[in-house]
Formats: sequence, structure tokens, C-alpha cells
Amino acid sequence: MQIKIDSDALMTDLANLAKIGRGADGGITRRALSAEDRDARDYVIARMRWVGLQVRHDEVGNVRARRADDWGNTNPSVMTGSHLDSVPSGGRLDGPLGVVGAVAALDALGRAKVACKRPLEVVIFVGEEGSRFPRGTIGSAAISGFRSVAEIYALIDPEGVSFASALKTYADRGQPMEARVETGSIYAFVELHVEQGGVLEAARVPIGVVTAIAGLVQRQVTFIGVANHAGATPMAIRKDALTRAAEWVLAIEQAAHKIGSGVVATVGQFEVFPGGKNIIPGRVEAICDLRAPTKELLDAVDKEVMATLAASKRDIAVDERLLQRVEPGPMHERAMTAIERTSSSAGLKSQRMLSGAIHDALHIAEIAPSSMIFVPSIGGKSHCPDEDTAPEHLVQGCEVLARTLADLANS
Ligand code: HGY
Ligand code: MN
Ligand code: MN
Repeated sequence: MQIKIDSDALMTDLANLAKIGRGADGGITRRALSAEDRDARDYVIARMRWVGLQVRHDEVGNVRARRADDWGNTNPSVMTGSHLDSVPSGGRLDGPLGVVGAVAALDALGRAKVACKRPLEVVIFVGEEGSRFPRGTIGSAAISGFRSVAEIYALIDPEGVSFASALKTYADRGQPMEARVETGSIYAFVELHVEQGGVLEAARVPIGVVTAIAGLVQRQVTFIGVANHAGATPMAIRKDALTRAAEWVLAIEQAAHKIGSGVVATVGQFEVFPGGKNIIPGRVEAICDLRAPTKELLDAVDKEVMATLAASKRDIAVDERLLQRVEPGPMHERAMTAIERTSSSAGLKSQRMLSGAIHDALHIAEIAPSSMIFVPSIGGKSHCPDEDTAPEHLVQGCEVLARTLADLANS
């Protein structure tokens, strides 16, 4: 099969998307359902139509695109896609590669006149990053039924705006499709994504085949002390919320080191109130992010983290709530072996690996045989402005995606 990815179009699409929501530091900030997210989505919809896809949307704002006659093809589909929303000051490839890479793949298959028995579908999943609403992977959770549409509509952002009202900014026209897709309707799902770690670069292997995706627990913790004068308050009578919170952050790091086996723990969001340099902090709000490759390890690190909240000699009240928990999920041989088969037919080495990052594939795997194609991240960096991947790896990832989609659509 002679597949030729239009690499100029791919690079142009990635460069154009990187201009939407770019900050002074070069990082991308596109919060779910924001004007930036909408503009990026509208750009991709135009590109989908340009390569001959018919575009629809579903009731939570996912974009669903197929060739016109494929909407009438009732065979189980072969689905691909990713997200366009980002973390604050994130990279230009995390998400967009899997979206415009899928458009490039379907374009290449169309130009090569590759007939597919099963319909091919590209999805732009809404709200993957969870940087606006309390949870992430929103669009894929709706498609798999992991979360109901009503639960998603009721999500509230820090400004008190509901998902349902924010969705109106997307200005979707026409009747939306139902978001939920039943098990059996998708033959296979494959997501193209940057690795966001350093495994492939170190191994000098261009293609990663994801075998499982780590699970996640995020908890919001508020430490309640007493704000007071930084100069006039003796140390012995202070109720300093920040020193208590700092103790907890270090304990979380200790817990991850102690358990090991791929467990990681982070506090990435940490706010001190009232925030004056001469005021003893009265309140700290923090969010911890725990990841583990198995349910047992996720339980173990979560238990340790909760235990450190209880065990302190400081007389500081603590208020804690679970933001989200997503179980680790295995990928499927059907999709993994297809990626390996097509990588070798493209003359590319591949290796199986775990994903420490969460992806929409984790929820789609609940209803369809799924896996992911990873391409190397330079310096293993992601979720930061200098996230990058060599152009040849970007194109190779798209070529393997195109081949894999055709392989699965005709196997
Ligand atoms: O947090 C994650 O793993 C993903 O980038 N949303
Ligand atoms: Mn991400
Ligand atoms: Mn991502």
C-alpha cells in the first residue's frame, strides 16, 4: 500500500493550531469550551471538510467526522482522534497531533483510493485535560458512558459556569448526535499521541505501542489555619496553613518513592491565601494528582496520601474531596498487533509500552478494542512550552496511523 502523508499540510496545521491560545512564553492555553478551544475546533472542522469529510457534533460537543457515504455504512467503525484543549501553558502537540494527524491519515488513504470495508471516523474529544472543569477526558467519558451527559452538563468551573452553558459558546448548529456509543459499534480505536516521556527517545525507537494506560486519582485538599501578623505573632501560637500543606506535599513525594513500581504523585496546583508577604497563611488550597499502572498500586498510594492528611501534630483543620478517579486500563491485542504489523510494513521499529499519561483511549477502551501510537518527545518533555517532536517522527506516526486504520478497516 503506497501511503503518502501530505507533510506540508500536517506541519502547517500544527503551526496554525499552535497560534491559537499561545501565550508570551510560547505555551498554549486552550481551556475546554473556551473561545480558543472553539477557534481551534473551527480550524480543524474546516480542514476536515477540505479533505472531504462530513462533520457532525454530539450532545457534549465532541466532533465526529466521516466520509459522507461512511455515515450510511452500518459496519462497526474504526475510530481515531484526540483533543484540542490544553493544560495552562502547555505544548503544541499534546492532542492536536492526534487530531490533524488523523485528518492527514484519512486524506492520504483517500488520495491513495484505499477501499475500507468498515467506516473510518475521526473524533475531536472535548475537555480531555480537565484544566477548566473538575474532571478530564469528558468527551470520551460521555461516549463510553463512564459519565452520563447529565453529570457532564452539571460540571461547574471555578467561575461557577456550568458545562452546559459553556457548551453554547461552541455555537454548534443542527441536531446533535447522541454522545453514547454502544459496545460493538466500534471495531477498533487507535489514538496517535506524543509519548510525553523519554522512553522512545532513549531507545531510539520511532513508534510506541501502548499496552495499558495508568489510572488516576485527583483530590482537592484545603488546609485551614489562622491568618495573622507575620511580625507580631509568636511562633508558638501560630496556625500556619502553609507549613502544614508543605509537610503534606513532601509526604506525598515520599509515598510515591516508597511504593515505587511506576507510581507517581504530584501537587501541581497550590494556592496560598490571603497571599500577603507579611501575613501568616490562613488557608491553602491544593490538588494532588496520583498515578499508578494497576488498581492495587493506585489504592496503595491513595491510602498513603490520605494517611498523611490525618497524621500531623499541627493543629490545622483539613478539608478533602475526591475530584476524580479513573481506573488503569489495558489496551487490546487487536489494535496493538495492527500497529505493530503496519509499523513493520512501513519499515519502522516499534516497542510496547505503558502510558503514564491519561488519554481518551482509556475510556474508549471500555467499549472498543483500543490502543495508541506514540511518537518520541524530545527530551521526554510535555505539558510545557518546549514540548516537541522531530518532524520525521510526526510524519511517521501519521503514516503508521493511516496504515493501521486501513488494516483494521479491512481485517
Ligand atoms: O493528565 C494527563 O495525563 C493528560 O494529559 N490529561
Ligand atoms: Mn495532556
Ligand atoms: Mn493529551
